[in-house]
Amino acid sequence: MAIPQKGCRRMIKRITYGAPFDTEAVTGAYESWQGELPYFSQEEGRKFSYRMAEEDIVFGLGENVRGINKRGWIYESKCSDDPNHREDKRSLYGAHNFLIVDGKECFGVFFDYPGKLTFDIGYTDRNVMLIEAQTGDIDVYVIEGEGPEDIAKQFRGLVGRSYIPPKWAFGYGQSRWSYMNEDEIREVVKKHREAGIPLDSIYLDIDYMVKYKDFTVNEETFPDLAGFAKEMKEQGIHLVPIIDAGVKIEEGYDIYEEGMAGGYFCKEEDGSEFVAGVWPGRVHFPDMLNADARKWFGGKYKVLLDQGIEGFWNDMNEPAIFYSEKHLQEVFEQLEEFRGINLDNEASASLNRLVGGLSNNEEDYKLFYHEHKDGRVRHDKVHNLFGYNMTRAAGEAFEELEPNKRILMFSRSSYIGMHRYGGIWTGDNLSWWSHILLNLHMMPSLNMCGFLYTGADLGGFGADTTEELLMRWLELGIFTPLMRNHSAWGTRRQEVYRFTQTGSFQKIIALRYCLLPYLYSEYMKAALRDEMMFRPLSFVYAGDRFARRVEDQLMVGESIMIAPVYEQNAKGRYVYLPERMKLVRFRGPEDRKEEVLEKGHHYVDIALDEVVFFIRPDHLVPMSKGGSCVEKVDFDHLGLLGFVEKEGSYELYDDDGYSRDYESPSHYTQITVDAEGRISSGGEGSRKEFYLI
Ligand code: MIG
Repeated sequence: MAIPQKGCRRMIKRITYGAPFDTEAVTGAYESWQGELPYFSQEEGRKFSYRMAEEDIVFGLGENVRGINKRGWIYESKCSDDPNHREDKRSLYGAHNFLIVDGKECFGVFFDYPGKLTFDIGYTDRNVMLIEAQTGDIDVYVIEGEGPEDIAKQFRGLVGRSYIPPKWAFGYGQSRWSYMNEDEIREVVKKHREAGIPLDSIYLDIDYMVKYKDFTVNEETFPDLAGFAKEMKEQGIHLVPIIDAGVKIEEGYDIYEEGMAGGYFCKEEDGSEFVAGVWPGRVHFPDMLNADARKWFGGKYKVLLDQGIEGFWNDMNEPAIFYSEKHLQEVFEQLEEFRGINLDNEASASLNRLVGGLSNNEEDYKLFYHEHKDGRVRHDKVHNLFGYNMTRAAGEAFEELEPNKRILMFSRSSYIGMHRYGGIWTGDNLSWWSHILLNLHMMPSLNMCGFLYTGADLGGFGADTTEELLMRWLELGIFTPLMRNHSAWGTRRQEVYRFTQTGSFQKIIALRYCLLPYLYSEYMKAALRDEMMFRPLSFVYAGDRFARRVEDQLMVGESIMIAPVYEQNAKGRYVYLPERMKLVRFRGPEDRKEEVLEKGHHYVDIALDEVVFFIRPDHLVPMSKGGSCVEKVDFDHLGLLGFVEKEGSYELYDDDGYSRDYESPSHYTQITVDAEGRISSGGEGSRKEFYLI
């Protein structure tokens, strides 16, 4: 355990090796430190090793597999389209190269490097952390501070303020690959409304387009998108279309033709446009690292904004490649060699390898180039920046096109820096119990790296879900800023009204809307102050040896601790309380039970349809009465749920939820509740009324 050292705030050193590529992850200029790299020994500015003490915990790496404590496995930063998030994977869709070591020594380290990085955190040698880059061109930032929380905050200050979505994006979203037409969506909305299940958004997956062409709308299935978006909005629903990274090659398709005319697509060494295969078949990739191409591509979102669309998700932007034209030709030729031969074990394995190696092949990432402001660069060297810059293209365009309005944007692939332009969802998980826990593990890791607007595909994307799995997952999902139920083509339908216990689902989702004043306030404070909304227990209860070991509970904002159930047939679970807390148990907004539990280990019964969370002493949770969509939620008359022993207090943030005016002091209200239950509130936002619940 690191002894918190006072008085060493803002201790960031940048150590530069070689000539690093400017990723623009860090905002503003930062002088390089001329001294030695602290903590690590290094070779060639490419390999960095740190000897870990037995008690060290390693936090970080954002979106990745395994626990909150990253020790014991080897990870890679290599944005990959991989729908099998098994424990033995090394990378997922994002590259988030920030770590905090907390133990004998305590420091944070950010490896600002756009290519592949390996983080061997006790894999080869249990006590050694070895970070290896491909080349010796890297910026390493070392951060010291008063403990992990302070270090994370300083890091966030370095990389800039996190993206802020519109308030409606904190509502419940229903998605499916794909809702095929207007009527199908009308039906989904109707079913939710009939069952009283709150809902704010419906997602349009790839089939709303014409032949998977970005910024087109299929007129047979969505004959009047503008009219339909308006109709939906009248029911409190926002339509959120997907945008893919690849642009279909097709004469007469305006985006393709403009991209060709402007020279905006990625090219091969000989100057011809690189051809990859993705959903539409043959595509070109817009050169997201080229400022002109970015401006052009970002401007295209206007096509949909003009039809009343207010939110988007950017997909396939690792970028995912089904095949490259070049490699495909080679494979076709090599296939000839298999014709007519006896496919024995070896031959059939190599046939499988040949065909299986077509998608997301590392060699293909070496075939194309970017025209970056600092010169031409081969894609594989800057691979992890592609999704980041696609989302930046959109984010920068929104600032120009909609300067006074927030637009929902989240991406699949990302790099630190992208958190300024959008959120992320955690990609193609599966309807597996272990992925509920994975969702929980990622939340604080992502927050550390700046990704606040984030969440998983609730219920699981791939594989068939079950009623129980979905319900348990939603009991975690009601706390995550992005709360979206999404599932893959061909899997069991998982809109909540399709199951038997629709009423229980309704109650769980309704509770989310009651918690919105708290969750929104916590989100906004975290974003505006460079703080984490989701923290591991050990960040808050430093020095508590049990808190340091907890991998399945989280602090959500300043008042709440959560301990979700993530096991099939569980009737409850063990929970560790690092201090005396109030347990609250909800079966819907109206049915609440409370009990005070002492510090220590407890077995807590949690029935399938119950939401349980814990309130810290002298903390408050402002709650609304709920609503069918965010717009219908009254944020001005709030119930205060609290655990008041001496005096409970809470700093509430609220704003209009649409404009980009975040700074006004009128957004804050200070609330206190004394031991007799007297409420007082002050601050410029004090027009709000409060009552005890
Ligand atoms: O190759 O658009 O992660 O959410 O439903 C699959 C179809 C492409 C991957 C995304 C997923 C989405 C799906 N997409």
